[in-house]
Amino acid sequence: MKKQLRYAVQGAVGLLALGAAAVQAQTIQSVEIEGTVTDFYSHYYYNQVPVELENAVSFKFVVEQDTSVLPFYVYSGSSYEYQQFQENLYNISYTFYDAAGAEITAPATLDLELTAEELLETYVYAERGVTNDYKYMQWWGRKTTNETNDWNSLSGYITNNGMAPFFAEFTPYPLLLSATSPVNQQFNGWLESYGYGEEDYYYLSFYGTVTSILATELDADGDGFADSADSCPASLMDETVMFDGWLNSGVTNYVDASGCAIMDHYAACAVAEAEEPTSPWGWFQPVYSGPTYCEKQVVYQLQDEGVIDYTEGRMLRNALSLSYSSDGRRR
Ligand SMILES: [Ca+2]
Ligand SMILES: [Ca+2]
Repeated sequence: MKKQLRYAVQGAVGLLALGAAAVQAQTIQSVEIEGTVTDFYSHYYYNQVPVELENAVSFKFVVEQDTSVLPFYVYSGSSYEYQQFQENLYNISYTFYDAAGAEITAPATLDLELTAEELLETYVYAERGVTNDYKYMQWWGRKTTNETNDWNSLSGYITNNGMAPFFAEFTPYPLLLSATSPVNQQFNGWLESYGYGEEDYYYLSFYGTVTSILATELDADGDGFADSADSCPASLMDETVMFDGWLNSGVTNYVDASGCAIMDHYAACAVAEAEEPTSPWGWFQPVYSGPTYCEKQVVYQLQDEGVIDYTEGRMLRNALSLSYSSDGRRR
């Protein structure tokens, strides 16, 4: 419940920013690279590739990155351009599949997913040739689990030495082209997991051939509008418009062309009201217990925009009034 309230306020703040220049703090993109596994190696002479992964024939590497960050280091020379970013990865994971396409369960001590909460340090490296076609991009992240010198890192490295298009954009942030059948792209994955006192240490790498690259921007509230194109990136996504958390208007909680749901519009009114200066009369101010001007305007605005029809407008007005009435619980 508390979480939902926080989202409501975020959504409403996004809505209030409408009309002003859209400034997006973060643009989170998910990059999903799939391919076939050619060779697995263990870099510890005393430890082998875990038997489960010996059966891996394909892989999926997924990384979530903030593409709105500024580079940490840039080099632009006569033969190549290089960019380095840090602290902009939120999730790195590997999934491996056997010949039948079934997901392989890795040994418990081999960490194949590092989440936003766990990642302690991340880097992204990208380079493209100016006078040749050599290009690469690498994602790297590590976590520590406790104070006992644990080390868990995951890295993915994709290269293209051929002529196939690779980057959709290189600056300000390198964006890979999505492709279902990339040509001549190699992948090199690194998986490192060890913990003090653990018997199984892993320092593995594998080579693979890329079969698909899918880059999609995250849509946190799942309304079909990518975060950067969503004026309310944390919409209240109830199926029907609810007032005061309990009164169901029966009207579908439509999302408008800016990515804001009807409930976001009402939530924005609540935020606007809360931000109004306190009355000079203090507690003597008469308490008006009806819909606010802002709330009343929501229906007209939505009807003007064609989001709702007249009947739905009436249903919203009735439900809103009822939520304020003596039958309602709003106080
Ligand atoms: Ca969205
Ligand atoms: Ca939204």
